[in-house]
Amino acid sequence: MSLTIESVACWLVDIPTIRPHKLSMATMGCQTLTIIRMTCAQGVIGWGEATTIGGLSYGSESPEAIKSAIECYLAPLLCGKTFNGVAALADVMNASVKGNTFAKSALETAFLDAQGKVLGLPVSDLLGGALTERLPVLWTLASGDTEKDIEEGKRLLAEGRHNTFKLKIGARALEVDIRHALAIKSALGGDVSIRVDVNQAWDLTTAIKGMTQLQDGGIDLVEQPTPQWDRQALITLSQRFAVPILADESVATSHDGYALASNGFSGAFALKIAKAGGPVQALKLAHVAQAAGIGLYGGTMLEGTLGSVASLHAWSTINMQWGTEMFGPLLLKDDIVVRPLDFSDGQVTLPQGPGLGIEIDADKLNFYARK
Ligand code: MUC
Ligand code: MG
Repeated sequence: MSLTIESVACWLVDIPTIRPHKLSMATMGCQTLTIIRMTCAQGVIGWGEATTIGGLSYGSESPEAIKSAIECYLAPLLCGKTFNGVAALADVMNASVKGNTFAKSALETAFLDAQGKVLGLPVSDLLGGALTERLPVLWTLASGDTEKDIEEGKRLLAEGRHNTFKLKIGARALEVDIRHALAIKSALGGDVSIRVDVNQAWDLTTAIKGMTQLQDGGIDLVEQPTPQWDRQALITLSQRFAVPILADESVATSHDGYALASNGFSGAFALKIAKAGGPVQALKLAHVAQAAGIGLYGGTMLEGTLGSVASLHAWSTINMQWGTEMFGPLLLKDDIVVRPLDFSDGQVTLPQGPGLGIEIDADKLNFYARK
């Protein structure tokens, strides 16, 4: 189904978080969603989101840079052109714009939303078809305080909202972080899966020390312990330890996945639509992983409902051995959609209906948009 892109509007939307969210490189008190609206000549509108974490402390595109890349470079390339699908859309964007995968992801998402609406199909159908309508979702304990994290974890277990937790470590000394992780593991109980995300904070020597203790303490998964550039460290750790490694910052595109897999990495890849340049691009990485026998995990950049749903449509079409972490909307005090997602029993429901299956609340968008 061909669509002619008429215009693209873009907003920076600032929404406070329910509590400080402490990662190794930044503490978030507010999340900035970059939201786009794509208007097509066929009378349909598509919505997309590109969201990063902590300004420029996590990735190389800031919210402001994403907006500027869309408004000054990508939208002018696309407006007035007709596309029969996202392959042609990606070709045009990639021919003239290097990198900027977050910005491209918002545009790919909006195009898929518009196409799905015109065809009367959910985005998951455009991506191969959903295997499931309920996807597992963990929660990240990252208040920065061990006792508060234990309290929060116990409350969420009692409410039945989540049964798996990820801990953010790496900001403090190794011994402090290990004590923190093992205290939470023992407080929440042996049946509860606990994973850690180090967000690149350790060198290889520290990682070997840390992983030995985390493995002995029953931690189930260690995410990105070493720097993004150090592929060899991830490969070495994955071969040396029984506790699996989840590659996140080191694996953005299918090319990164191929480089890791072909050099002996085992473990799992965190897929994120923003890292890859959109839902379709992220699935290319998934297919490399599947070919190499590497596990999959549905990752988040702590997007709001729009970006999380775009990811869920993609994740629903593949078997996610390690589940997902699409809890971003629950970390925000508010959102810009009419109907929130249904999170319960450690799972989230994929919205039904054409396109992404969500409705934007124009008043809220206007209220939270940066003026
Ligand atoms: C990351 O690195 O995985 C995902 C969950 C969370 O709390 O932070 C993000 C980023
Ligand atoms: Mg991570």
